[in-house]
Amino acid sequence: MLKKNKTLGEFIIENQSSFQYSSGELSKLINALRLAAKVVNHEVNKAGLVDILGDAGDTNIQGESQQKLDVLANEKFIQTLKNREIVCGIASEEEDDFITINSNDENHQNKYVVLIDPLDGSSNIDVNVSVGTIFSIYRRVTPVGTPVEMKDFLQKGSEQVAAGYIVYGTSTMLVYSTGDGVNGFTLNPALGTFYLSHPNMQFPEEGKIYSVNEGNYVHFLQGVKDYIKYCQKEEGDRPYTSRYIGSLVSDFHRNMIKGGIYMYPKSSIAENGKLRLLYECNPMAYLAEQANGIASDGFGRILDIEPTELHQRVPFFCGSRKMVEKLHEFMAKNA
Ligand code: AHM
Ligand code: MG
Repeated sequence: MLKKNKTLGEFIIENQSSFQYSSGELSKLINALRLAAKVVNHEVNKAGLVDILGDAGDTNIQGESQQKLDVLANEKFIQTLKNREIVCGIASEEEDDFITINSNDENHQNKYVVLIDPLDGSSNIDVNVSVGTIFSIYRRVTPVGTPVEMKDFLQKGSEQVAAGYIVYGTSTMLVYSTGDGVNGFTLNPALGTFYLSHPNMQFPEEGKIYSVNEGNYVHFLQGVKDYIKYCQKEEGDRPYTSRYIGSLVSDFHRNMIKGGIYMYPKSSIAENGKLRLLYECNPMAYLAEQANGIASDGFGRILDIEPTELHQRVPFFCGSRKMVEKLHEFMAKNA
């Protein structure tokens, strides 16, 4: 049983030896993400002052132009990873192409690539609702010492060596896994330190919350419609509660703690749904499985999907085991 009073820094050092490949490189990488998270947290917390300090596109008092927060978050994460020379490549939801990092030590000696959604749910910023950062880490498949290639990024989710998210909510939390369970750390803003607050996080086997944008209901497949009707039916422990923030990280986080299912199905207006396989679904699916949950595209495991392009979208269903299994029954019946 993990003790709760340790800092993220201490936790990373203590757990380094349990990583699959423990050269210290992955620890340094997670440390770099921790640092960038604190910087972005500071910026996100100031978002409400935008009317006073200026909106995106305006020029601030020092003559610098204000940036949109998602662009800023993207820059902060990329800059931190570049400066620390800790990865060989980065792919971001905010960038069309992947970025090759030229490490100074003996040309490209680093073996990890990071895929990141720097600020997910950013449409929520204007209204003071939680947003998040999602990250995913793989070992490169091309030889160390050569520039990264597309195939280093287009790996199946099951190949991830670590994944996590930061939720900028009522408290800021960093939640991640390196393949040995999921642990959550809460930022003490006064000290700028993350503390282990949620050791060994697990989805409850069964849940009572369903999270979906029901405004799209008419466009969903019959299997999804039937499952939603099942959630709403008065029978046994149902009807379930509907909760949808519209911020994947927050919806996932709540469901992991309380028990629930998150759904972003495909529809007649969005052929593959909305969420991106590499930046959103794979890392969340990895965390879900590490936390005893399930993540699927409605029929099969998300982590088994062979990616074909960086910005590929997939339908996404994720959460408490029994709820996702029930959804699968409805999907199979209508397939
Ligand atoms: P984004 O990457 O453009 O921020 O979009 C992803 C977000 C998720 O966080 C959220 O679950 C979903 O979009 C909400 O979409 P919708 O408004 O269509 O329900
Ligand atoms: Mg996103």
